Amino acid sequence: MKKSPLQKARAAYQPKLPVVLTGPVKVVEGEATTSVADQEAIKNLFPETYGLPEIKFEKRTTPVAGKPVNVGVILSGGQAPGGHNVICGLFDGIKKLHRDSRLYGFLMGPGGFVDHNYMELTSAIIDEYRNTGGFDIIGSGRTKLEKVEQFDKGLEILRELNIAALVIIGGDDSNTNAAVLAEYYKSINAGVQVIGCPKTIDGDLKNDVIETSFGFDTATKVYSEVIGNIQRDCNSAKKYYHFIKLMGRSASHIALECALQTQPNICIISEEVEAKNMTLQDIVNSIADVVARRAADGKNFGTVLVPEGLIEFIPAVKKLIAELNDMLAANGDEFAAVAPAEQRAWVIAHLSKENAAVYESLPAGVARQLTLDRDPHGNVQVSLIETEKLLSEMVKKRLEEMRAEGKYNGKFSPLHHFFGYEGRCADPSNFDADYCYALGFNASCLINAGVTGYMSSVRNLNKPSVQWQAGGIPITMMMNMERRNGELKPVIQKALVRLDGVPFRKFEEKRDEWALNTCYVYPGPIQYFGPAEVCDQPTLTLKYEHQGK
Ligand code: FBP
Repeated sequence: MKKSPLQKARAAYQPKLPVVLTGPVKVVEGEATTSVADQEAIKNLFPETYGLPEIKFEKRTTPVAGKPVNVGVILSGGQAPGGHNVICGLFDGIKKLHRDSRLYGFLMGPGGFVDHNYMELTSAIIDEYRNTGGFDIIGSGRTKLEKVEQFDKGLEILRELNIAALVIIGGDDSNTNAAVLAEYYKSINAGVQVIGCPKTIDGDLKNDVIETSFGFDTATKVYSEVIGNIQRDCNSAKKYYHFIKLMGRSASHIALECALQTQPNICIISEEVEAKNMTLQDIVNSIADVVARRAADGKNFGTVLVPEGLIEFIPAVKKLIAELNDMLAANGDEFAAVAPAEQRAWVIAHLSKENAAVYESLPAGVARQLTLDRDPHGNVQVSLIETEKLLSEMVKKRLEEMRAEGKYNGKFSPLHHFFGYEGRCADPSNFDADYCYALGFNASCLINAGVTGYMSSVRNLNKPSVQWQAGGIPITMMMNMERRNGELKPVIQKALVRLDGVPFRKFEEKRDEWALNTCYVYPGPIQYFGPAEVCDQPTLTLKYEHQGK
């Protein structure tokens, strides 16, 4: 494979491992844990793995003789920069335990595990992927691991390859599956450990004990670079409004981080929309108001950041989606048989009066998307909804009304962008390269410690990587019960943007100034080489969250 000069130089980067992981470790157990909510229900569903203690690794002075161990690894869900380094860290970790240890990668996500598609990851293969973006080393997929038949089928290949531990690198849904699998294997004494690693660019797999998911740092840096470039273009020509939708299925962490980095004129935060019980029209009015005020000041240009998940957070739409989920889960076959031209009427007839009215009020394209196939985890595929276009069209209409009322006298030329996929496979920033390598290496320590149902946890991330702490968190500790596909299910609680958190408060303090003035910041591309203040800075979200602790 032909490599670019940067790829070649980057291959030589040596991730900076936390000091504690550079030699043998001893396991220090904390208190027994409980789940974040619904304790009784989670305890009943996870009798084997509920209540386990947190684990912290400390340096051990005497070396221990390690045994060879065969490990399987799965990349699950959306790509996130640094996934390859998790695998490299895991590989180096198990090889350090014993040079005869082996690593097997299951191909194209959990589906490869169930269907027995795998490859052995040798040092020659691993070396090709160090510090690279993407998940192409073994591929990824969204097959949901939830049925006992899948677990049993997977166990066959684990037994055949003598695999004692499986590492699942995934987001909240995939780590939920890891917990369910760990519980099942423990309940049947399968002798297989299951360890999770926190991945997702969305940044919503975090809590008091997992400070961030990997990939968020790099992806937001990539988006911030291009937003900055657009802002400079915008401020040069002074004639366009750029509506920029940013990935992040549900929470608005990506939009908020990019806003903190680039200081756009407007950034919508879905969690605020929900908390203030705003309608779609309220959001449109607030954008139109800024556009009109800027126009009064002679500025007919600007930038508007829109989080991908916005539509689901508008309270009325959220209620509608909840009813649609249950209704489509119960009548899916009937709905599938309805001719496309009749579907809108069919849906309206099957909804409650209140939700039918909301459904009818939505533009036809958006309404239709809400009824299309969910992903395997039951989520509406929000990345397919063109919210940025929907908003700009509605803003245009509102501005014409304001013009008629004598409240607006300007020009409004919108352009649209969606930044998502272009950030998911970038070469990991130094932060993500180090963090991911540490997460993978740490997973090998958890395997050596003999635990199951744990997530690899590396903390103290606002400090230089050598000072990071390492350990493991029982996955059940992060769980609560939520409705999915019409049923109550145990899932890892998603971390949404906290309106009382420091990152949002910093944004809130400044946003009026950014709206009316032009305060753009141009972060530029990720720098992989150079001084630490340019190359090794974590996200502002992480920095501010630490300030709030
Ligand atoms: P994960 O939660 O699996 O990490 O995926 C995140 C994400 O990138 C979302 O931001 C986005 O909505 C979704 O994946 C897109 O899914 P797909 O890759 O299947 O198009």
